[in-house]
Amino acid sequence: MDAMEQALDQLARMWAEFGEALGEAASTQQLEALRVRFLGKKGELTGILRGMGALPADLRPLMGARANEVRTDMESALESRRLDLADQETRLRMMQERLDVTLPGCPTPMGCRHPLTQVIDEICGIFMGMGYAIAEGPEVEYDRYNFEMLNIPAGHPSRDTQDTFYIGETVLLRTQTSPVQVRVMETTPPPIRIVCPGRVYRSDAIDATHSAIFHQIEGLVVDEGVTMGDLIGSLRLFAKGLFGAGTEIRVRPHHFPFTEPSAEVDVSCWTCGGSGCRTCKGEGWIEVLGAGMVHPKVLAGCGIDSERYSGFAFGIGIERTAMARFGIDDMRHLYDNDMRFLAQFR
Ligand code: 2NL
Repeated sequence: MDAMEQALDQLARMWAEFGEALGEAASTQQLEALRVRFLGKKGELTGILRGMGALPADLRPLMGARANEVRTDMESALESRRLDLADQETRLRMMQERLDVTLPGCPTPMGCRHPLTQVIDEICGIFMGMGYAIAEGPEVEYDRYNFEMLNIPAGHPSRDTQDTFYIGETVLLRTQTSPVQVRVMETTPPPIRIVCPGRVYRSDAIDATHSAIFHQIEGLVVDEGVTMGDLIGSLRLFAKGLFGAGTEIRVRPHHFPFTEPSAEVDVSCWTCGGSGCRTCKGEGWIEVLGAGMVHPKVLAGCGIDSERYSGFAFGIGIERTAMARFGIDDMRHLYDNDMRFLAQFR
């Protein structure tokens, strides 16, 4: 066999091998490996072309033309097989990654605000609608702000260590949110219209209707010419907003050291409308807040001219309101964080 025959034979063997390997290639990745093996820089065809140097010069163009034909054939065979395989691979992936967009989704479990927070937000919302601003202050207070400036003198029973948590001689956990209002009166000239929601503390034995930590919203209005009529009208609007448009209020005389005159305020029962039922324990009325005209001594103590200005104030117990509103029979439910209870307020 002369050199030319030998070279052509080598080319033919390589072509046959290529054909076999092409048939076996099962992925575009294997196909690429095949291309490198035969047509790459160090591939088999390149090897053969390199070997051409051994041929007589007049035979080289013929051999070169043959080799180029083989290259073109290989390239087009590879390309057509690549298209087939790529098509197969796409179809396989589509099958594997198929998803049914008509299946129902996974619902995100929705939480809700704590019933106490719901009541606080609702009450604040009603007063904000009447032009009140929200004011907040420290839960750790001076006895001066919590008692003294509210006309609760030394020796008053509510100042007793039996009833109030003391942190030091003169520092305590606030027993009401009034000290926030005192701080506002001290620093802000009238007109003042604020509500003060927050946590308060009293050294109470815990039972179904008492907790040592509870919540309050107090309100304060100070301006020229503010009267008891303004107080009653404002509380009437508030009661209708919180308990329903048909609600009426009843004002009974009472005593607080920081207001004069003072009153307790009942709302007509939102369950029976006043005829008597389980919600109001047959009374027809439910006590929800205390109120009164700010004592002139309290105004003066905060640097407000009590001859020129007058004001009213009120305090609402959040726990009691929430319990009455939602029909909760034990205050401790509000602090237990039992999901069976809390999930009922969604
Ligand atoms: C109640 C009674 C009340 C006030 C709170 C108050 C605040 C200042 C001046 C005067 Cl700075 N008064 N607050 C007035 C009357 C009643 O709360 O039974 N709360 C649950």
